[in-house]
Amino acid sequence: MIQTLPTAPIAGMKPGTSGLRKKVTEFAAGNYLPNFVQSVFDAVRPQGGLGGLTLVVGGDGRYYNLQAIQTVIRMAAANGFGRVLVGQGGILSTPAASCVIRQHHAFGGLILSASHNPGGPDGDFGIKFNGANGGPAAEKVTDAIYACTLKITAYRSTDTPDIDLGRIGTTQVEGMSVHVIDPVADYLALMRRLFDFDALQRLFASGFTLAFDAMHAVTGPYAHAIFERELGAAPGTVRHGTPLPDFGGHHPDPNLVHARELYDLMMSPQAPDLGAASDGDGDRNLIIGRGLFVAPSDSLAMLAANAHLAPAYAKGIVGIARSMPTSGAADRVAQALGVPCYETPTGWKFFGNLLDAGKVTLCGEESAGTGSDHVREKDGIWAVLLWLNVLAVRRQSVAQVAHEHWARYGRNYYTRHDYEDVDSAAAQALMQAVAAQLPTLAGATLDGRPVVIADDFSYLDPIDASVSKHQGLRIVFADGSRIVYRLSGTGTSGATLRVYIERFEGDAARHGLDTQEALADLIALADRVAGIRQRTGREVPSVIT
Ligand code: VG1
Ligand code: CO
Repeated sequence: MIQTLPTAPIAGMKPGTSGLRKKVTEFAAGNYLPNFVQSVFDAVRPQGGLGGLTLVVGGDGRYYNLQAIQTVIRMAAANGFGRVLVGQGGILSTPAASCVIRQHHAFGGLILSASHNPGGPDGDFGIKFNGANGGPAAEKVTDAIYACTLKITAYRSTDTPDIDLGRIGTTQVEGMSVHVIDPVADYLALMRRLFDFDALQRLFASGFTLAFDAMHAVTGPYAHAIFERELGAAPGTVRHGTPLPDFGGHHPDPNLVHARELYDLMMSPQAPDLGAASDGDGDRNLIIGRGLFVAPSDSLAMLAANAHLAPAYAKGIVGIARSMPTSGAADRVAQALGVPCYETPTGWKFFGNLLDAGKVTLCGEESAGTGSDHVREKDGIWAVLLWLNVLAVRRQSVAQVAHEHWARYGRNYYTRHDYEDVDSAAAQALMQAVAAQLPTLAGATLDGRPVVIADDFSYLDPIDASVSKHQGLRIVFADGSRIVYRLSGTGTSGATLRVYIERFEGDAARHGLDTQEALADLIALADRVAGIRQRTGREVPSVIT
């Protein structure tokens, strides 16, 4: 029976960089989840209503995923949807969900994930709405969802029992059909169309070795199916390949702290040819060659320079987009290719309009997100496949590809320093203190370096003319070096300060430096300008990438 149940607004449901993220304890309490889901449905309901439309649902397998999916299914039925497609076991990686939405012409999807944030009963949960293009809702939509959370008085649900998510098949819930689908099938079919699977099979058959760390998160089933079963990589190629509700107690964040085991392997004499990892929801990628970590900003640039080697991009790319804090390495490739490079705020939702308008083919972020126009999300497994395809054609190591790239385009030394769980008030004060200095910095010199831009980054979307302000404080020097300060929009406890530092090096004799050493002067300057150590009380960052 369909029920209309009374509720009242709950504070704090403003979606951040990538949907709504909170502690599980907050999500699971009272009407928190129903309030948000009903607010999404109310905000996106078209003129003709939701009747008969298709909704895609799935998540990264974290704690509370299964309960949340049952709630979403009941509410979707009560709100009139005609069909729900849900991944078996509640599993759908973020890029696979994007693929399924597009493939099945769905109205949209709800993706249940807090990505790289820790899971488990004391960990984090998250939910985001993706529209018919398969991409994260644009800011005007998330603003509308938030407005609905502030005035909600009732939500609609049913009293129907949980459905069996473990078995592929179809069930009726009130007038709606629920299809439990294979979470990998549509995605695998898409990857087969994009890449030369025969060449990749030959690559593995010739003895090429890969270590892929799924971090007990959502990419396990995809990686097993694609790398081991389809492409013939040796059993054991995929590590930590079973999704666990608490990710085995780790953060499924493929950075040099949380993917340390993989990093150490890649720096050891036993290193395979390629090391890669993905995050909680499968949209990020970490790429490490034997003895060489590839900075995500460099990976974007190197993939852009070599994409034409894969069948899907054989005709070349039409443009590149990168988030503002991402290094300028991709800009140099775009320039050489004679295509535009767009600079957007942090978060994949800002790439959607450019991709839909056919302005760009590849997009990327410094946070290990890379993707293309094949879906509307960043895509970890796709990035690994593109690297494999490039290596298969070039018959070179990752290090050779990287060094040849730097020799041709120069090297953008780049690092991100994260200060996690900092006192929120101290973080705000730090940002205000930097912002207050910006007007006097533009045109001045710092440490003898002329400053050419000192501002709070603001983005004018070239497609829909919407404006997004306060996207990060940046100080850009005449030689292209930069310091950028931003507060994270995905953290759930305290504040996370991100400091992004970059310097261009054109001299090939200086391309083999240690990144932190190459940037030491700017790192010290970043601390002096913002008083990081003094204001946060931290001597060193929590994570250095
Ligand atoms: C972080 C990254 C950003 C990414 C976002 C979502 O955001 O910096 O580049 O788009 O996570 O990625 P923030 O606001 O914490 O800096 V994911 O893999 O969590 O969907
Ligand atoms: Co993610």
